[in-house]
Amino acid sequence: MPPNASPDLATSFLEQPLDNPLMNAAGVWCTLAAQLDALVESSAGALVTKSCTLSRRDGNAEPRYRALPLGSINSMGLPNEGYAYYLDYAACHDYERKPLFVSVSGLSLDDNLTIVAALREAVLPAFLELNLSCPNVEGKPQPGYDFEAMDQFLAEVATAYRRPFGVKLPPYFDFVHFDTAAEILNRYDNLAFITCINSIGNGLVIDTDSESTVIRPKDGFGGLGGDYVLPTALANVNAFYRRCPGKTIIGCGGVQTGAHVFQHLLAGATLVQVGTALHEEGPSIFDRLQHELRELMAKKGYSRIEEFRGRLKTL
Ligand code: RRO
Repeated sequence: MPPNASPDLATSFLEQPLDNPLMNAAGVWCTLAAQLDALVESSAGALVTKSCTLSRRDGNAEPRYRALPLGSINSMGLPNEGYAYYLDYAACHDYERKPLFVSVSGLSLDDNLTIVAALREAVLPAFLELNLSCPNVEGKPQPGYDFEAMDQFLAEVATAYRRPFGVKLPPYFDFVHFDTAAEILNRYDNLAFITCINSIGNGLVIDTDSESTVIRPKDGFGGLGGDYVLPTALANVNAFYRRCPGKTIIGCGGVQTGAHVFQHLLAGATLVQVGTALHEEGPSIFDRLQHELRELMAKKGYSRIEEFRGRLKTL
């Protein structure tokens, strides 16, 4: 790279060009059109909508999100405006400006099929991210932790949707589970991308002074994000990058600095999502992260992301 030239963060995702690999994590700054508009106006390279259900939902009782010194805990319970609202938003989006993902988290397979059919019939260039990993709806276990259910979901959605789509996975913690999940995902050719990870489900944060939980729903149990989850996120990104060579990986989890973005890219991510840190800092975080990533790349002598993506060294 010539001295003083700034590293180029431009990349592409399923053949669509992006200014940079950063975007929000589904659920953060993306429930209402005004929030999505703020992401469009920000320097994020892409954006994703809040996971949607058939009908509008208020979600769980407050307090349902708490920021903590090392991250966050949430039990939002899928508050969203209903899928039609996000399809309307997607229909008006300027795709030349940046790609838009629509996150779908129907409460049943039938609900997912209804939403997916509507998205297909809308014939938009939006990317479908099917959320198989919401940890916070009581009585609704995550399909991502039930491999038979996951395979059935994918078989039906892949056939119904026909176009390329992706899944948002929960974190896995055992090589047997990485292997089994990857084997299932690799059965579906139009499953084009994998987003790793959703929050680490059902953590419990306790406040010593008040001797109490810190969020109200589910007796205080909720999904963890932020510093708590970075190594787990990197492990899942790299595990699926190794096992699913035909698929594109989106990294999500624990990103607060340019170095964290760099680590996700090194582990094999093509795009990198920001959740807890975006919630705390707002959409200007994308400027800071890009600045920090560029500085780090320049220091290392990298001029483009392709020079190091997936090139994690092992000992
Ligand atoms: O809305 C939520 O409670 C929520 C969802 Br759908 C999800 O996928 N992940 C998460 O941490 N919270």
